[in-house]
Amino acid sequence: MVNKKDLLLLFDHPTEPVFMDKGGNGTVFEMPDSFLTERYSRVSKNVQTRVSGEGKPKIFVKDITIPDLSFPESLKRNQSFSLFVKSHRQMAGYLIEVFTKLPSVDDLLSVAVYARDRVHPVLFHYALSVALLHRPDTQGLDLPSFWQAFPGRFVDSAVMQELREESFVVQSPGDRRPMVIPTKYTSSDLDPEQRMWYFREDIGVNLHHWHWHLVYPTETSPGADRRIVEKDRRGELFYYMHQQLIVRYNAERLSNYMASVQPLNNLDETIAEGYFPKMDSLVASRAYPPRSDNTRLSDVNRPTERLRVGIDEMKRWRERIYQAIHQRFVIDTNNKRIPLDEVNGIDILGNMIEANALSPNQMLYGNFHNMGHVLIAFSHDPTNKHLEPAGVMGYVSTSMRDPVFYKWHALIDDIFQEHKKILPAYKAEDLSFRDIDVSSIQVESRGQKNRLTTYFKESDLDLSRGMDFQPRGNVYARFTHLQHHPFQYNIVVNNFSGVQRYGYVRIFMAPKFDDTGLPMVFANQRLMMMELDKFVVMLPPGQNTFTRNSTDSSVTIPFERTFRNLDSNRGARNSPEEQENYFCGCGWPNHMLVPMGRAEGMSFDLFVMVSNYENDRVDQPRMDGCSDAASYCGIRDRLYPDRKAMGYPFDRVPRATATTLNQFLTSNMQTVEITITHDSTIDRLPALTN
Ligand code: CUO
Repeated sequence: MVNKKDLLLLFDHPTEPVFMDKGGNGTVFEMPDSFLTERYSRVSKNVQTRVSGEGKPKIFVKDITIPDLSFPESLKRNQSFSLFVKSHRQMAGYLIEVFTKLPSVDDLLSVAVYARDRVHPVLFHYALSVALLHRPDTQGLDLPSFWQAFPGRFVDSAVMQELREESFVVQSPGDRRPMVIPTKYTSSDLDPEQRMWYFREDIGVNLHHWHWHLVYPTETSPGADRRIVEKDRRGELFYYMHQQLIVRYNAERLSNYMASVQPLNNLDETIAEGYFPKMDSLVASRAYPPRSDNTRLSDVNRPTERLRVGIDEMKRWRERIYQAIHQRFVIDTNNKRIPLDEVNGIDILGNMIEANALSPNQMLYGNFHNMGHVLIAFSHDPTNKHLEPAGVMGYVSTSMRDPVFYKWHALIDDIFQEHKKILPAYKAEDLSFRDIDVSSIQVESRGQKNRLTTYFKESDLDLSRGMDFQPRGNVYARFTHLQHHPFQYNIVVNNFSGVQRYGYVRIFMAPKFDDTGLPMVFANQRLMMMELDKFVVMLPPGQNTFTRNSTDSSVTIPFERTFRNLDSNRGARNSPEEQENYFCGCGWPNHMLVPMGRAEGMSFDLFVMVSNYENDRVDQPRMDGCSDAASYCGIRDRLYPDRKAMGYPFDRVPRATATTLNQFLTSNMQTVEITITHDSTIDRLPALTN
């Protein structure tokens, strides 16, 4: 029997042949000759002797009958794989089904080894990751992060070249220098959008987005286990997680004296913002195509990807979606009306607009969001005349790098907000918690009250597992990212009821002033509320004081977990505690929890609400280790741990009498003004001197 951990070696060096050494210690798979591809069948044994040899670990791969893989194999390995392309999603769905239905881990290893050199490397990585996340016998595995396998999707191609040189020339890994990823390298100061480099091009931000889509696949093959797609409130989470991305992006824009992002409403207009990624796709060995300023979208017709979408079609779908929202129902494929009610409406719309396999009627409502990515991703070569692959908007691991991502998702969010606008406002009694008063809140960081500080910091990443066809051994890229000093919330809650209660503490924050410098109108400010944390507290009668650390946020995962084998602390690798931490990779990166703020300080309203946990709780078996970033990611294989609508209490238009945040407050809520100051000193790692 193989150890399920052996499966993880298949993620190493994804474009090298499967018989090459894995795991950095010369481990090789011993497989039946029939599993080898024709190209290397004659030489594989000699190569294995060279790269592994006597005494090195070997993993025996059982000879079994391999299921038909011709469908996923039909995507050539040197093309690009995109989750926004339906035929690619279907191939992934097919392969996921093959992987999940195999009766044992041994069989899974055999089929995965066989498939690895035959299907597209990114398709393989995605399908095997989804299968390992869902098979009961592969739970608890520490899946490697996507950047480890495909660093070229996160790192400047010039740095990738330097890393290749370093690993080839400097034999001893201990002597290798980290290569520095420059900041602001994708455009000059002439481009105002460049100011957002640290958000759009942050490795952790892009990893979060990749991981979210990995946890929430859009497709399975017909007749397959629907549970892979059919997760609790999945459509609503699509809306909410992406809404929060826009909210956070806008707070960063405001920090940089920029107006909020404008939705891409007019599909006939040119897109002012170009984007030149300066990255090579490792798999296709081609550069990611850029998009010039003022590019106009055109109908896409690319037979190789079985892609055909017209701008007229997009407009028709959008009209029908708006019509459904205003009529308050959608029509399913049996011509039956499904109401868009207060509880399920947003979830149905999320599935329908994304669009995923749960959409009630793809014929009528189309494939709006995915096809928006496609139209933009292929705007440089809509008919494949130049044989160019998709731009960064075509991949969940890179789309957040492009300014147009936010314009597209702002448009998507506007559609969801149209539905939310129609729902009745929460009445004061829907919001209050009788006999519970939040009497004071305060934030503390390094002895300072209600003042937070951000700065830039350098960190190192070991990219060796994804450096294919290179000498082995660690090789580091050094990157710069936003960071803040950790802080804590101090919250005082009075319970006048005389009995013990449980409260759900909900913490949000939004800028106090808008882009013109005027106090934010509450109707707009509620749409700028970013969730910072949510947790349960026990409230004995009387006064209760709570402290909560920013590092425990229900939105984020720790820096170390975002990057897995991040090696800034090179000695402590693979300790048991660290391994436990690596369990699950979905979650907003903690280093991006709060926006940058401004050098002179920027004012935010911090909001705390304590709602009645008895009304909000969801009863279910104990949560596993993947539960601590539940706000944006849910909990693996469990119900979303809050009965309220996502974004509550700011997800609906406020009641008529609440025209300011203060008027909105009931006694179980409180706000405080906090200031975020950006310190321009960069926290650098010591320079290495060889
Ligand atoms: Cu995550 Cu459009 O869904 O990028």
